This record gives sequence, structure tokens and C-alpha cells, in this order.
Amino acid sequence: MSSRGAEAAFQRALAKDRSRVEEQLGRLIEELPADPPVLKEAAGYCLLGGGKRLRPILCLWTHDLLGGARRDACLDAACALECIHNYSLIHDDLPCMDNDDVRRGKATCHRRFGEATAVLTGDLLLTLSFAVLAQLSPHRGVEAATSLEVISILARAAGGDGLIAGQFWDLDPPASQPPPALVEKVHTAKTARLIGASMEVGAVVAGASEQARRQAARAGLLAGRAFQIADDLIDRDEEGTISYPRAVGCDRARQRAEELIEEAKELVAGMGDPVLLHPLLDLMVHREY
Ligand code: GRG
Repeated sequence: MSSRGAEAAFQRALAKDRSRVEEQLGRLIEELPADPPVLKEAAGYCLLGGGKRLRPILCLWTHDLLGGARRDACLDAACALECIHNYSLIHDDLPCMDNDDVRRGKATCHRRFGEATAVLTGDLLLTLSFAVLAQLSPHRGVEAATSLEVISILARAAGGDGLIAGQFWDLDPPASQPPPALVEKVHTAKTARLIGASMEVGAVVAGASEQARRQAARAGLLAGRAFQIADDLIDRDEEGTISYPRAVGCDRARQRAEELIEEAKELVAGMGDPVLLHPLLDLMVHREY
């Protein structure tokens, strides 16, 4: 296929899977209790309010690359990942954390619905994600051991040595000028663990070998670190924040993001046909630089 043909095929696949994810997320919101109405409204406002859907697509495409035949189950797991991601954004925006007014071009959850409702909306999305995963066996016929594995991967990525620890260090940096290794540790916890989990969960639902699963998890971790560096290069290089460009300079940071994504791509190429995942990984670091 010509490179223009490959690009068009990639964009079509991306649009199609994004709309599948959107539909399924819409169903999750539909099924929420109608009472109290404001919680359902706030959850829909945040979860259905845009976003690239990067983590669910990584999950689905890792599943597909490994020859998985469990797309319905994988779509549920992918949506659970997106719920966790959205919970973390809602809480990250709170006045006690980053105190942001705008997210995805509109008012943040607490600006629109008030702080207490935003805390509860984040909690609701986090708990919803695990409720969805707990239904993988009864609803989608996934073996109980597989669904427990998925639950365990996501609980660890979202927990005390993943998102939560990363957020803590981000708010309260362990050093005023953290060296690159410390920045990478924080990025891994804050960003890369959930992206690694996205690819690992895709592999687990696909029933992949232990080796493929480990490769998927590692590729996701590398890609997640590259993604965070790219994010810091775009607009988060603020005084006092933990940022790779601040630790090593913009040129070296750009180079590091490229190295990390190339390593991730090599791992993916060793797992199967990378025709979709390779351009997606490239997109993660070539957003605006
Ligand atoms: C509050 C427990 C807790 C964790 C918060 C996610 C997070 C940790 C903080 C948000 C700020 C930030 C810079 C996170 C790093 C990861 C990142 C770049 C998130 C944005 O992800 P995208 O670009 O967002 O995939 P969309 O809007 O496309 O879903």
C-alpha cells in the first residue's frame, strides 16, 4: 500500500474505533442511575466531552495485533480504562490539585458543577470502571481468571505505585530540581503506568502468551513516557512542575521522546503486524513539535 493509502487506512480505523468507544461510553452513562440527576449529568459531561481516546484505542489495537477474538470484552475493558483516565483528569483539575478552569475546551467539572460534585463524579467514574470489569465474565464470557487479571492490572496502575503516587509527587516534588531519573520515575507513575496497562490489558483479553503480554506492557510504558515528554514540550513546562525539558533541555527531551517511541515500536513489531499501532505510537510524540 502507498504511504498515502496507509495513512488513509489508519485514519479510517481510528475514526471507526473511536466511534465504537464513544458509543459504548454513551451506553455506560445511559445505564447510570437517573437519581441524583446531577451526578449522571456531570459524569456524561466529562466522559463524553471529547478526548482523544488514546488508551482505549491502544488497548483494542494491541488485542487485534495479537490475534484476539474478544473484541466485545476488550471494548468493555477499553472503556473502563477511559473511565479511570477521566476520573484522574477531574480530580487533577480540582482547586486542591492543579486548579484548572478549562479542560478539553470547556469548563472543568468543578467549575461547572461545584467542587463536591466533581470529587464525587471522579469517584463515580473510578468505581464504574471496576464495576464494568467485574462484569467481563458474566456478560462477555471471559474466564474468571482473565477478568481478575485485568482488574488487578488496572488496580495497580491506578493505585499507590501508579497514578496516585505520580500525582502526589507531581504536586509535591521530591526535589526542587529533580534529576532526569527522578522525572522519569514520576512520569512513569503519573502517565505511563496507565498507558502500559492499556496495552497489557489488550494482550491479556486477547489470551496472549506471557511473553507477548510482557512486551505489550513494556511497549506501553515506553510510549507513555514518550507521551508525557511530548506533553511537557507542548505546554506544561511551568515553573515548579516536574518536567523532562526542565531537567535536560528541550532538544535532549525531544531526542529522548523519539528514542523511547522507537524502542516501543520495535517491541510492537516483534509482537505482530504493526500497521496500525506504529502510526498511533508516532502520533503520541508528534502532536505539535
Ligand atoms: C488525580 C489520581 C490523580 C491522578 C491525576 C492524569 C493526571 C494524574 C494528571 C493530569 C495532568 C497530566 C499532565 C497528566 C499526564 C497525562 C496526560 C498527558 C493526560 C492527558 O491525556 P490525554 O492527552 O487527554 O490523552 P485526553 O483529553 O485526550 O483524554
